[in-house]
Amino acid sequence: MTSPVTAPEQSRHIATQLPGPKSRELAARQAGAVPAGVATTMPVFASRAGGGIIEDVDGNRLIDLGSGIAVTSVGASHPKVVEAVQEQVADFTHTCFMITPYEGYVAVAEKLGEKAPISGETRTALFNSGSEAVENAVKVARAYTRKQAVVAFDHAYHGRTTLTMSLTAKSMPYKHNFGPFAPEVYRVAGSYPLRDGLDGAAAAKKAISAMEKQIGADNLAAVIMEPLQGEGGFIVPAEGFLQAIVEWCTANDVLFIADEVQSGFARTGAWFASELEGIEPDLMCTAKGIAGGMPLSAVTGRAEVMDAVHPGGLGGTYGGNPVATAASLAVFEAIEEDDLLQEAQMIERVIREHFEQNADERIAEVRGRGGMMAIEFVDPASGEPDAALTGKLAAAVRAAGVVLLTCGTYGNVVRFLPPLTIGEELLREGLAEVTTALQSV
Ligand code: PLZ
Repeated sequence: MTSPVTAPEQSRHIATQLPGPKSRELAARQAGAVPAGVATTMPVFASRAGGGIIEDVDGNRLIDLGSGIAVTSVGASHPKVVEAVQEQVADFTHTCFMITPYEGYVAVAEKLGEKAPISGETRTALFNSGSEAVENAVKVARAYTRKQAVVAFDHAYHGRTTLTMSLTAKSMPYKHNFGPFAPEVYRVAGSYPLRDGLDGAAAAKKAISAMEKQIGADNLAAVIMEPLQGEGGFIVPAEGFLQAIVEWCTANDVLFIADEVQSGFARTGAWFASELEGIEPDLMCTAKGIAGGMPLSAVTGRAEVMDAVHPGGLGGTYGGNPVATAASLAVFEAIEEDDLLQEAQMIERVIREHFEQNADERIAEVRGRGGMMAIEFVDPASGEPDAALTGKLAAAVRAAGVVLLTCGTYGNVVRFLPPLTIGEELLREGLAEVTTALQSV
């Protein structure tokens, strides 16, 4: 693995209380200038980051188990990305692909076409955020099928814009006070083996019956799902669930959209989680890990589907910005050169092994794939989700200098999303803090 030359030293170091004095000063300025609606998990202001470490303005070095929510999979300052961005920025920052195009956009589209789990010819359109990719995938699906309804699942997360927030399941904090929501969005139960106790076939049968009875395939443009549900709790659907859903979609002229915004780009130990589910989506949304921290997203789909939109129907000022596409091409190379699929698999092995050796009756399940793993906490007596424990645990781990994220519809899931370049030692050190904290809360 190439060493991230611009990264801070790869060791945890606690120089001050967390947050330190400089971070506290900046947090005070934040409170006077940034609305409370934009909240912060850990009020520690970053100064440098790379590999498995985030360094703050007070000189603390934190172990990063979050990657800025699965974005900096190659690290936050991978030398290839740094170089590509610097070169591109010196040439030109922007022309607008819709005005005078440039090669980087086309090259990223070609690369995605190669790697996407979609056979035959594909086309890719580029945007800025995951939400924007999801919005556009739905637009494409509607244009192709000439139908309007869209189905999303329980525990889904697809974004914060009006359409994508409508597709997102959880009210607080994403939807509360923000209605009315977009029309023609329907929700059905998916597959959450720990909680619904159903196998893949039974869960799919239930979902399909709901779609047939409540919407009707003739009205349904698309079914959208994260092949490994992220914000909703890192839920791996029961085996066969997704295959059955995709089969039903194909048989009924309904498009299947895989939202791989969080699960894509080597995160799960495969290029895309759809591969691990044995499914082939009609459309796939990607973002986050696609460009090493530069804002970029994509919709990749079967050529016939993507080309159903009239010329000029897709676009946006910044979509496929040249600096972001340069970063993305470097990410494609880095994933291969640094063997990040292998690294993701190593992360899964280490996490599973750690929680096998440090089992706890409050951990109901260790689940996930590759570098997208989670533990779900319950009250062992009742089996009910334990959000209070999860919150206390995360706070204790963060106080020890480890950036740790939670998730889940019930707020009772701790998720591990380290940069895939974190290395085994730092990862083990971070996990040890979780176990130490668990013993004290
Ligand atoms: N689809 C599957 O995970 C973003 C957002 C967290 P954007 N997830 C993290 C938050 O609180 O905002 C996400 C995702 C999936 C779509 C999105 C949306 O991507 O780049 O945040 O718009």
